[in-house]
Amino acid sequence: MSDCLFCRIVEREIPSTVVAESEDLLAFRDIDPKAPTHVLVIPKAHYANAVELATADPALAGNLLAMAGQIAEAEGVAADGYRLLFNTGKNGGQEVFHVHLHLFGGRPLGPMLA
Ligand code: DGP
Repeated sequence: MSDCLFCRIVEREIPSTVVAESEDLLAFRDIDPKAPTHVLVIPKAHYANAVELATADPALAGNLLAMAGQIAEAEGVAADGYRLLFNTGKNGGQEVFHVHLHLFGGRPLGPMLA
């Protein structure tokens, strides 16, 4: 989808700081980090949200979670814990409608909802 920001990041039309990549997945640093580690993990194929991804390709959804775990280890945040988050839809705070898993770590994150 040429009008999708994250499809354009996958295509390298927009630069990003890539931290991990596989045939089907890309992980890159969030442009506006909310924690010392703030990485977005996405499928290269376009799905609007996490449920759409998991419904269409459960194995890919699982691989996406597994990659997030590997990144948490590589970033050194796994031992102290971290947060994985899918914002879903407008009321869920989703702004980019290409599914992305937020990985936050490196500081205490506090309660889920402020
Ligand atoms: P969400 O609100 O869940 O849709 O989060 C979208 C995230 O995408 C937000 O934390 C900021 C990030 N983001 C937006 N534009 C860019 C960009 O061009 N590059 C990178 N690396 N991240 C972006």
